[in-house]
Amino acid sequence: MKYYFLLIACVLGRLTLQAQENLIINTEGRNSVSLNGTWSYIIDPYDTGFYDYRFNERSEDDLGAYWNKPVLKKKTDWTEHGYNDTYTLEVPGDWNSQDPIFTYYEGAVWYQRTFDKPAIAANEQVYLYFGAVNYEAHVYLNGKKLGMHKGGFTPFNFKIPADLLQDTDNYLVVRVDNRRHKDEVPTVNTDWCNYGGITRDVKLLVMPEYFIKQYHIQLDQQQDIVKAKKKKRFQVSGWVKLNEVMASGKVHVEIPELKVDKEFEVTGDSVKIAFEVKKMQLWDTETPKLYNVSLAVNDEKAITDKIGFRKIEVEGDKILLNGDEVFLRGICIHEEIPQDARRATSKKDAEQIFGYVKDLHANMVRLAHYPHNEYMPRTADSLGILVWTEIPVYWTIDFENDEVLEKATNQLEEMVARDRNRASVIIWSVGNETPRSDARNTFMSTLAKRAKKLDDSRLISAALEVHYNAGTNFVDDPLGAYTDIVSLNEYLGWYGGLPDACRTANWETKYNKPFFISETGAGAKGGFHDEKEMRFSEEYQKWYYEEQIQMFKTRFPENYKGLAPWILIDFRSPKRNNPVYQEGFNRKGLIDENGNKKLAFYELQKYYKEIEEKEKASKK
Ligand code: GCB
Repeated sequence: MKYYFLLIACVLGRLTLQAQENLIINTEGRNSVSLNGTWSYIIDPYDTGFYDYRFNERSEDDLGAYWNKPVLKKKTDWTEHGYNDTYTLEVPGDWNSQDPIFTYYEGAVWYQRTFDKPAIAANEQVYLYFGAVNYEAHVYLNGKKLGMHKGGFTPFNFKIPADLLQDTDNYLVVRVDNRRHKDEVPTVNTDWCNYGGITRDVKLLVMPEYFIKQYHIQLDQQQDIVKAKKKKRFQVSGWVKLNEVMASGKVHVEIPELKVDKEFEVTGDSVKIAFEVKKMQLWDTETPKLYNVSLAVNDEKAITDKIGFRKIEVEGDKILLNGDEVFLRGICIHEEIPQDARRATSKKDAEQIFGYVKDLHANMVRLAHYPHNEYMPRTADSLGILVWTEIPVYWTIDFENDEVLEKATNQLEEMVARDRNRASVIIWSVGNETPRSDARNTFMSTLAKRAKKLDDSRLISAALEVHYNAGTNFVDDPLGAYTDIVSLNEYLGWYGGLPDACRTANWETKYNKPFFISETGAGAKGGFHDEKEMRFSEEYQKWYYEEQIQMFKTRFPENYKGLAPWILIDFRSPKRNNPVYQEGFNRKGLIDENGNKKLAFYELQKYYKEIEEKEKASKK
C-alpha cells in the first residue's frame, strides 16, 4: 500500500515537472480573457487552509479547506475562513510591496476571485494560464484541484475540465507558497528579495479543439549566413507542435510581408517546417526588424507572432551576429522597478527599464538571475537589445540531488519553451557562481548540454568565478568547456582591495572562446558624496568604474568580447543590512531606488559611447 502511494506521488511529481510539455506559448497572440485585477486573500502562516488540526492534508471536500467556499445557511452555521473586499491584493504583483504586513513574509497566502465562463463555441476548451507564481502554486476551481506548479519565474497552464466550468461565479483559489527550501531552485540563500505572490499575468485561454501549442521558427542554423546575405536567399526552418495527435491535417504558415504562404501536412502532433525566403531584412541591433508571422492548423483561427530572423554564433573567440562581429555592451538587471521597489510586471515597466538601457548606450542586457516576465524579451526584440536569460541555479544549490537537477531542468525547459522565438535572446545561461566540485560539474554540464539540445540557435553560458593563482586571475573553471561564451563575475576593488588594484592585475583565460564579464560593480548610496576613498559614496563607485574600464582596455586578454556590469538599478536584498547606506538594498545600481542616476552611470555610458563610435567609424 505504502509503495502504491509512493508510486502515485512519483507519477504526480513527474506530471508537475513535465508542465512545459503542455505549455501554451505566445498567449498574447491568442483568444484570452484577463484575470488580472483585484483578488481577495488570506495570509496563512500556519497553513491552516491546507492541513487540519492533526496536520493531515485536508480532503477535497473539507469545508475548512481554504479552496472551498464556506456555506452558511443558518445562523448557527459558522466558518473560520473566507474572502472579502477588506483583504485584497493586486494581480499581477508581489505581495511584499502591497502591504507592510507582507514586507518580509515567507509562507502561504491564498488568493481568491470569481469569474464568469467566457463565450465559447461547442468544441472549444478553456485553459487557465499563469505567467508566474513564486514559488509553489496549488490551483483549485470550484472546489477541485486543477494542479500544482513549482518554480517562481516560468509560466504554466491547466486545462479546465468542461464539466467543472459554471456559467457564472466560478470560484478560483490559488495557494501560493514562497518559502525557501534547500532542495529547490533557487535554494535558501540568494542576494535578492524573495518576492511572493501571483507576480505575472493570469488569463483564461479559449482554445479550439486542435491548436498549435508551441513552435520554433528561425533562420536555419546550418546555412552560411554571409553567403545567404550575398545571394539574398535565406533558409527558414523550425517546427510546430499541436495539442493533440491528428490523423491528418495541415499547418499553414504565413509571413505576408515576405510573401510566404506555405502549407505542411501533419500526421501526429508535430511537423517540421522549412522554406526559403528572398530579400529578407535580418534582425539586428540597429534594425530590429520583426515580421508578422501567422500560424494555423486546418481552418482554425491563426495565431500571430512578431518574429525577427537572425543568426548568432561563435567563431573562435568572436561573437558573430548575422556574420558580423559584435561586442556586447551589456548591463545586468533584476526584475524590479525603482520608485516602488516591487517586481516589474508590465509592458510599461519593461519600457521604463529599457529606457535606461538605451540611455546607457548598451546593446545587451543580462536578465539576472531568473527568467524575467515575457514583456522584457519582447520589448528587447522591438528595440534591438540582445538578451542573456538565466535559470535561478544560483550559488550553492543541492548539486548531489537528482530531484534538484530535475527541477532545474524543468525551469530551463519552460524558459526555452516560452522565449525560443525571441530574436533578442542570444544566450541561455544555466546558472550563476556555482562552486566547483565533481557533483556540480556534472550537474551544470548536464544543464548546458540540455540547453544546447533544446535549442541550437543560441549560445550557452553560465556566470563563473575566478581562480587566483600566483598573482594571476585564471579563468579556468571546468564548466567553461561546455559553454560557448566564458563568462566571469569579478569585483576587484570592491570585495578585494581598492579599485587601483586593477592597475596591476593579470588576467588569463584557459579557453579560446569569447570572454565576457558577466558582473562587476561597487556599492554607492544615491546622493551620498564624499572623497573617492569613502565606501558607498558615488565617488567611490565612479572611481571603481574608471579603474575597471582602464583595466579592460589595457590588461585584458584578446578574447575579451563584452561586459554586463552589476547592476542597472539598486534592488531589494534582505542580506544588505548596513543601517546607513544599504537599509535592505543592494546598492550596486548605476541608478538608485528612486530612479536617479549615479555618477558611475555616466562613466559606463562614456565607455559604451566610445565603443559605439569606434564601431561606426570602422564600418565607414
Ligand atoms: C554576485 C552575485 C549577485 C550579487 C552580487 C553582489 O556575484 O552574482 O547576485 O548581488 O554579486 O552584489 O555581491
